[in-house]
Amino acid sequence: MENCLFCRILRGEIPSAKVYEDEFTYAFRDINPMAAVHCLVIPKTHVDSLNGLDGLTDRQLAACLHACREVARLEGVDKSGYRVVSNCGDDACQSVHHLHFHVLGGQKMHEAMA
Ligand code: DGP
Repeated sequence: MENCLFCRILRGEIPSAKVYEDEFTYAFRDINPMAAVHCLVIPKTHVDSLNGLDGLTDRQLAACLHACREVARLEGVDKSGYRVVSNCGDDACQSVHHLHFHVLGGQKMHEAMA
């Protein structure tokens, strides 16, 4: 998508701190971290949110969850614990309309974090 922020990050038009990448996904540090570890996992195929899952293959979707686990391992929080969040729509305060999964950890989580 031409003007999608995360598509622009994928194309390298906006710099990002890469944490992980594979055939289907890209992961990078959130610009406004809400926890000691806060990364975003995005599919390389643009869909707006979880509501757009029909635009992904099951393999692409599964890759997102595998990437979340890999990010947690690379960031050293897989054993201590982490949270995966995907905000969908206005009430969830989704601000970037490219499906993404927040991976949060490195500290005790508050109930409503991210
Ligand atoms: P959400 O509110 O769920 O749509 O989360 C969007 C996240 O994207 C938010 O935590 C901040 C992050 N973000 C926004 N713009 C940028 C950017 O240019 N670079 C990076 N690394 N993260 C961004």
